[in-house]
Amino acid sequence: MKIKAAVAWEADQPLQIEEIDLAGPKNGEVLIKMVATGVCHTDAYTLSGDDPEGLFPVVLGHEGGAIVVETGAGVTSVQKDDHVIPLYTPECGKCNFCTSGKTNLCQAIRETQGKGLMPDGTSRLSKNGEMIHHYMGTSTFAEYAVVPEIALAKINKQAPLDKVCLLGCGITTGIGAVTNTAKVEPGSTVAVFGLGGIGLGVIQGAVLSGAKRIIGVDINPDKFEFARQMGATDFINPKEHDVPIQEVIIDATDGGVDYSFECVGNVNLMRSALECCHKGWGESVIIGVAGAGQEISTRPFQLVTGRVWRGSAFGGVKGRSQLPGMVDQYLAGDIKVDEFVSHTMPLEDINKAFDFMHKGDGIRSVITF
Ligand code: NAD
Ligand code: AHE
Ligand code: ZN
Ligand code: ZN
Repeated sequence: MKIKAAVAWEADQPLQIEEIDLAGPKNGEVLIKMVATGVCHTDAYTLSGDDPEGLFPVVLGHEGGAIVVETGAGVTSVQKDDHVIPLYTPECGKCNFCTSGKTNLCQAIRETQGKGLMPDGTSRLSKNGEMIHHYMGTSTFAEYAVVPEIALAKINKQAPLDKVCLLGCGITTGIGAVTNTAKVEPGSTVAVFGLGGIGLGVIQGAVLSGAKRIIGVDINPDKFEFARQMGATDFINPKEHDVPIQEVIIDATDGGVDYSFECVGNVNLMRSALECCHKGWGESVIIGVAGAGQEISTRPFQLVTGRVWRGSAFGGVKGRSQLPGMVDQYLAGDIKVDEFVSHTMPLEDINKAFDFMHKGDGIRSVITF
């Protein structure tokens, strides 16, 4: 079928709105109609050319809300008209990662997904016979997508897809990093580096976990009011200090925080986030994605003396089994999502969403189809 999509033909160039070809779903695959998609910083990261796995041409996007149109052979868990959130971290339930009980990182289709292909090693996307890559197994910057069945979370139909699409990455990642990865306890002190969609999700997770003090760190002071509304208690702009920001936080917290979260993708900030943790027990979680070739460093003594460095992908959330419950929590008023939507626009304006992100204007843009 012919579909409208935003195509990234090459790195660091605006997306082009094109009519492209989408082949139908094969065995174990599902055709979905996109209702809305968020724009996450990871889309900008891959578009920039900094992603070692970045491939072009590609249809980016991984924060979608969609409706099932057609199921391929062998598909049993979803049917036409189901409302779904595509998962860049699928859940096959069978691989040794899924059955380990230790991780959400299902590896059933990771290899082909990382090559921009469907599990059978081919793409369903093309234009005039030229192959276009899938992205993160989702490619939500298009009117329709074909995705593997194991990469779909079936959700409550009452949830507005132009809001809960944001649970397809940012908010879920932030909340899950706090509740699943760090397992923050009530009464904890938490520092959050970067107050975009992910950092605000972390703040929300910290509030849900009963943290007593939540310190938001950002170089854009416009983000502080959003953070305050989400539940942050203290605010630090590194630009206003001429000593390393970890020293400022250690001084302000009687020796450091119990937990910190890096939500920017800056390796220097990752070091600050680790080193602002309390000696003996402080834990720092890396969520931000750093560019090709970049590495983290600290004195090993920081770890010898009890600080812990971890990472978190999609908040440790198993999408098919846990995401539907998070959508229900949203419907019950226990998870905030609507507040994250700063701009809504049609696909034709998607480059404006990237401009807003780079300017730091608002939190999330949502594209509606
Ligand atoms: P965003 O652009 O919405 O927010 C980033 C924030 O960081 C902005 O508010 C910006 O002002 C702030 N910032 C930039 N440089 C800073 C600095 N030096 N010090 C303090 N603050 C600074 O981005 P986002 O969508 O929230 O994504 C954040 C990061 O998380 C990105 O690296 C993204 O790729 C990554 N991410 C990771 C996962 C995962 O599963 N691990 C999931 C989603 C996003
Ligand atoms: N391709 C990059 C890594 C990108 C990355 O870390 N992705 C996160 C999700 S970011 C969503 O906004 C993730 O879940 N990673 C786990 C995985 O299996 O990719 C690189 O550096 O190669
Ligand atoms: Zn994302
Ligand atoms: Zn699996």
